[in-house]
Amino acid sequence: MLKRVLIANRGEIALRIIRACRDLGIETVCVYSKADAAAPYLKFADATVCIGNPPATESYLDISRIIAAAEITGADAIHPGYGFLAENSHFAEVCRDCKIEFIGPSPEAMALLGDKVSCKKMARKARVPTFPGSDDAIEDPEEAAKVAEKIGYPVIVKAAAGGGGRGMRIVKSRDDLESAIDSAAQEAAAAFGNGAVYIEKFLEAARHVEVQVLGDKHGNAIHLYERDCSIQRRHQKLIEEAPAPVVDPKKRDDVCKSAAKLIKNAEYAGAATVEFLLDDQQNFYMLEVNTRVQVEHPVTEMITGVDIVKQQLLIAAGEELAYRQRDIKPRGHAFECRINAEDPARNFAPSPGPVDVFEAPGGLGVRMDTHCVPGYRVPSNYDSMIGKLIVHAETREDAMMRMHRALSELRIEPIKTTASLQMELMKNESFMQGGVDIHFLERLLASE
Ligand code: MV4
Repeated sequence: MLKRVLIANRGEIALRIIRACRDLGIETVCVYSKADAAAPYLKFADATVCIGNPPATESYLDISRIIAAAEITGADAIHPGYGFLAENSHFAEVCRDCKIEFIGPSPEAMALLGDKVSCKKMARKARVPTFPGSDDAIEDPEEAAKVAEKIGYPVIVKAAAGGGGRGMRIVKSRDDLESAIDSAAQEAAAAFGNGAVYIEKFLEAARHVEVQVLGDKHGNAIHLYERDCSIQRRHQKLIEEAPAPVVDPKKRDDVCKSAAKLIKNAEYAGAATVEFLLDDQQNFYMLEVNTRVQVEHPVTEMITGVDIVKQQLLIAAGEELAYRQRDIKPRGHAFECRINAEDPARNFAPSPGPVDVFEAPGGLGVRMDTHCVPGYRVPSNYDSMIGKLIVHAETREDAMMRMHRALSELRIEPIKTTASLQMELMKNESFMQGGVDIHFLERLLASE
């Protein structure tokens, strides 16, 4: 078993990982930057190490400082959380070279699934549905034009590396294809140090549905069903739910099983998420695989009862998965609202600063994952998420009522948060009906 885990992250996920470690009797080391020196979760760690200045490049992204902190404190493993170094295969490799267990996949599995071209190849072998398009990175624009002709415009040019919408171009006709390939490749090379791009059929209206999977070091892989994350703005999710509303049960079962097969074939050990777009005919198409624990993992925990972070720790320790697929029986419906320190009335401008008043909601089926306490100061150096409000109930309708009630109990003052918008959404007719697409929120905000 692991004895001492270093947490290479901050905020609510650092606290989430500390809690899972303590539930397992594992000691924790928490690193922090100077901006987080007063963070309230540090008191729950067995050891803490200041690793540098507020900018992430000088602290949470600095591999040598994190490895030094692990060596000084005798940590035998590192949990990267999400963001920062979580999907950096070089970091996973450095950990291995230093004989520190990286809590996540091997550098090889991470690189294989992190590159969207090689991931898509593996996906097709596992019968995971993918978009029609180029089978390899584009070498020659003439070849690309032939593929585009065959699949039909519009097409989308995407970067093989990275994610989150950077290095993407929608192309409506042959005339615009070559310049789109060039600019996407340039953007990708600058952003990710890898200019490889590929093309696929562009789908306009769709829902974002993703499958949570777990694989162990013994070749076992299971899925924990799906989440719907269609409520987003500029690639930032604001509300997630599980299960996805209105999905054909047979299609759902097929796609979840194929996702588990994909990570089994990749010899993937750890938690991963296979992302899909779902069209209005109930067809799934894979987008990419995230090789980390995700922000929205709690909605899956609520409907399955599986502690995903605990599973990550047990998998890293070399244990066999404690669950077979047939043990996973989803129950009820869960929502998560990401509470961001942003002002929805001012185009989501960051709203950092002191939190004088902080009152978290409670009651049956209500969970709040946050590092925030009264008197906490939200630093301006990092992303603006200060917590996640999660609810569970028997039906989707009950869960929406419960989320509305929980949001009404939440008090965070004087900083502005996204909670007011989320409360409004819990009473929105279209959202209540279920099945709104990925452009719904941006359309709604534009119409107000
Ligand atoms: C797409 C797409 C439509 N067709 N691929 C955006 C980020 C990256 N993960 C993939 N993305 C998309 N890929 C095809 N073939 C539309 C998007 C997309 C999107 C996807 C999920 C959630 C929100 C989105 C917002 C805009 C575009």
